[in-house]
Amino acid sequence: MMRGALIVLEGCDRVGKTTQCVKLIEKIAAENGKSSLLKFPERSSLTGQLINDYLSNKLELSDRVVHLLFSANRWETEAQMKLLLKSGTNLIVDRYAFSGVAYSAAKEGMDIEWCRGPDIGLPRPDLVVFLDLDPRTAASRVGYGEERYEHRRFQEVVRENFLKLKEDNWKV
Ligand code: NYM
Repeated sequence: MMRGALIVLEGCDRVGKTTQCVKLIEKIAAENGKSSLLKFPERSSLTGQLINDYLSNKLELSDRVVHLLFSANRWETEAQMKLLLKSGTNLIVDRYAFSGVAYSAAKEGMDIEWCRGPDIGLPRPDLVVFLDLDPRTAASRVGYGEERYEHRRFQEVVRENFLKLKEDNWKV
């Protein structure tokens, strides 16, 4: 059986990743392909609940601790991802380790190389689609500003970090 493809959509907040992920799933289904949608952070797990409280400003955590939680949140899904890929299911992933690095490294004193460490060894994407949008346009979209990190200047640094992480398997 052919292994499924691991396709990741990345980008700053409110660029339209979730919308495009759903469209991709529908497109694959229309062509009789098998696919499954994953989203990080996965907010329902124990780490996900802590992350959710942190993002909604109900909980304060140190930058390093929350970085490691985001990474652990991905590792929790590793076995399931491998099984699905092996069974021929294409995985469409709404944010992955690149978000982990791009957001954490936008904070004072957080080094990109240190941020990369915890995610080393996770399944490597076949394709990363980076949705690039002017941070001013993203900031005008509905809901912007509700969660931690949704500030123009911060998002600009996050965008610059994403572009530093770009590899051969990326399409911008
Ligand atoms: N985020 C997301 C991180 O800071 N690190 C990560 O590893 C991941 C996956 O969480 N502002 C940030 C980016 C977003 C926020 O994402 C939640 P979403 O896609 O709005 O649920």
